[in-house]
Amino acid sequence: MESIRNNWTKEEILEVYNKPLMELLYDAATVHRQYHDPNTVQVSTLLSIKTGGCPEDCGYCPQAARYHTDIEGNDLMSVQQVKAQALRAKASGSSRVCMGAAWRNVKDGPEFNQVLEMVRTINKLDMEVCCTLGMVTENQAKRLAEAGLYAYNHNLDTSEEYYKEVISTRGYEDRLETIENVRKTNVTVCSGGIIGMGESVEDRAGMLVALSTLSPQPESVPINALVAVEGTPMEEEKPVEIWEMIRMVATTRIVMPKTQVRLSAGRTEMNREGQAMCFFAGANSIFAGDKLLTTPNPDVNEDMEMFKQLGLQPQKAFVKAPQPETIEAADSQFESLGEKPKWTRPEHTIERNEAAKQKSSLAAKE
Ligand code: SAM
Ligand code: DTB
Ligand code: SF4
Repeated sequence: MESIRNNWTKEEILEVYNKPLMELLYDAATVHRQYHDPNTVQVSTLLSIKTGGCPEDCGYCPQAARYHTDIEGNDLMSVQQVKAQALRAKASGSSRVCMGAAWRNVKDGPEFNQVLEMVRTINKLDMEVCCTLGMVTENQAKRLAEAGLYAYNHNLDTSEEYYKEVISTRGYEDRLETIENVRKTNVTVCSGGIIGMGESVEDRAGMLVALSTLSPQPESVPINALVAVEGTPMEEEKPVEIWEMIRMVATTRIVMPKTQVRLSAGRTEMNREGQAMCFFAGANSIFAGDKLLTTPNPDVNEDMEMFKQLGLQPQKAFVKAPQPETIEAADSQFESLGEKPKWTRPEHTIERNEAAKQKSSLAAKE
């Protein structure tokens, strides 16, 4: 088995991405089989525990308050509600629950304590627990780890260069710092990105350089196809072609052989044949459940039918890393520091984001 390379260059990655498709598929499927069972696919259920009203200006995101999209916002869910949803997810074949909050960053206090309780509760159901809560400090990452968190999702989303065209309220280095904070614990890292935001193939390769040169590489990498939501700056972006998704998945598999590559947002636009090619090319995880965070996802029964047709088995929990221990709040070693994570704030504006914001505020006045 070849060792994992942490020195991929953009040129090398572009060469892989642009190979004749049959070569690319063959190479990716070969790497995939060296490290994974090709008939096993991990299934995660997303749960939006706090929806909408986010202060950030991510150009793709329907939850950014400034764009006034047509989503229903919600305050933080209760631990009981989350437990009920997790049990449903488990019964339908999911081994992981990924809880998303439309926060810029975690703030110490009662809401974070409630999230920690959610983590403890789901871990005790013997499911992998993932959170995606925005930026976290080292202390917050350690408290999540103590509660039994299995993975933390924090996407780089695109290349460092194109990031400046997508989000003005934080920088690429802020994202990397949160990932570093998570790495100081035994929580696994989930970090990936989105294609179809108007980025170039070079940007896609740039993102894969940033992810594959992390050492260790992320344990899971979600590849999202943009869901272009009305009201966001990216509402008019054209859907990505299935071939682009297949190439992106295959290239991700080749440069990050051990990673779980997740077919994420955008599956409602893909037919079974397209998804099957993605699994062949090395995707070995999906988000299941009829909703992602705010947008639709394929029906669970349809997914299970697809699994049956393709001979795929859902992956059991904790086969890639052991189940973390849960430490109760009363036995915690860490205090709540009342910290606010620092972030860099490039003093720049993004025309496309400003235009969408103005359009929304005009629509709100009408
Ligand atoms: N607020 C936290 C953050 O930004 O890290 C967590 C939630 S945020 C919605 C998680 C990820 O969802 C983003 O990093 C992005 O990759 C993905 N996402 C958001 N809106 C999307 C869209 N319209 N299409 C595809 N992916 C999207
Ligand atoms: C990820 O990479 N994709 C998920 C999860 N991590 C949090 C979110 C996709 C969101 C798609 C748009 C929405 O439903 O709001
Ligand atoms: Fe907020 Fe996350 Fe959406 Fe950005 S991606 S607007 S940080 S919820």
